Amino acid sequence: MDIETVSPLWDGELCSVRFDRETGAWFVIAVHSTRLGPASGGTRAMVYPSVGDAVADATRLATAMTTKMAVAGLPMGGGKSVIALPAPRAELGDERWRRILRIHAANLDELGGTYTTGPDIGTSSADMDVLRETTRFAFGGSAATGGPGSGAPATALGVFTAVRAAVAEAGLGDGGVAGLRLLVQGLGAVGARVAELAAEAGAELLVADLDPQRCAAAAARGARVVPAAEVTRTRCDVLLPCATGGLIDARVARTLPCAVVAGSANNQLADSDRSGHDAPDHEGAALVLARRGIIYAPDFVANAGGAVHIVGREVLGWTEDQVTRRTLEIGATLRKVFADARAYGITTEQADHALAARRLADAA
Ligand code: NAD
Ligand code: PPY
Repeated sequence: MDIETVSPLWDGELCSVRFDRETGAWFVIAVHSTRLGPASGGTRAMVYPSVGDAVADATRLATAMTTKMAVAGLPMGGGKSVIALPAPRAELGDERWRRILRIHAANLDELGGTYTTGPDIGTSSADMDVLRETTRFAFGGSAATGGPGSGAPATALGVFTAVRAAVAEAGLGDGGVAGLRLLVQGLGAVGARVAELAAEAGAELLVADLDPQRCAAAAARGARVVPAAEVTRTRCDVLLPCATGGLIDARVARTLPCAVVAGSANNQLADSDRSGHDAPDHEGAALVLARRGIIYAPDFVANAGGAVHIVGREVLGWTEDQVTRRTLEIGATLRKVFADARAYGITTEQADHALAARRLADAA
């Protein structure tokens, strides 16, 4: 994607782009909105097809963070960082990676707290520890250094809570998942934990990951492995996208063989108009899912547990128990979103946006 195509369509406050010749890495920080407070959101480090794609990802994800913070009732704005790596992390070597983190820390300092970050795909609590050696603006450091750790366990709890609420909305039971077939796509920090919670609750578990070792570990605990390319064609009650975003576009939505979609991945719907990057006048995936009676738990709501953990522990001084209580409230928020969608004949994503817009307007 060309950078010229992305930026004029974005309504965010700031997007900084920096290149480091020595490591070959591009650094993007997108601040979508600071209306509710300083912007916050994780740092994603991975290989992108082009710098334009990295900017598109950062701006789209930052926009989603604004909605997420607003709907979760957190006093923070939306932002996200993307580090476009010249090669996969495993091939970079520790010295190059350390230099990349040093530069990212300097970029965070440059923004002076307008934006704070934490772990996301490709970065860990240990990486936050390195950032914290030179900046105050990195959250989610490891317990060994006195930090609260990554938000992945809280995200998983929130996603599982969302699954239960969505299953009840779909009329598949009273909110329990026992006997239901759940397909988890992505067995990373979040997906693996959600899979555990689902198995403990008696679900029939299907899993898919590009990493055969992660699949083998889940299979050893009784899950059935599905080829990664087959997740949107495999019959299940609940599909849980817990890998990267963009799994479901309108075409995929037309044939998706499930009753519920509820997972952790950010921006699960590929062609949604919420990013401002796509034409808002075509029938997007959210509408196709709604027309087919498939219950979609908007990702901004379902995956907010990580933000609740990071912001709660680092900014608001909450205990673990308070974080857990707030994360479990994701169930009630989703029930309201479902009820609004039903009452007004709109998609669950539109209902969620309306909720965020009301909170942002109240703050203005
Ligand atoms: P992770 O990097 O630990 O795990 C991602 C997993 O997905 C990996 O095992 C990877 O091999 C797998 N994967 C990638 N592409 C795949 C594909 N096409 N098919 C099957 N598997 C694939 O990431 P994570 O922290 O578990 O986060 C997962 C998703 O949830 C991401 O989209 C992230 O942005 C989102 N999220 C995470 C948090 C958090 O607290 N970690 C919070 C909110 C949202
Ligand atoms: C996300 O939910 O996608 C996040 O990035 C969570 C988060 C929130 C605030 C700081 C770091 C990570």
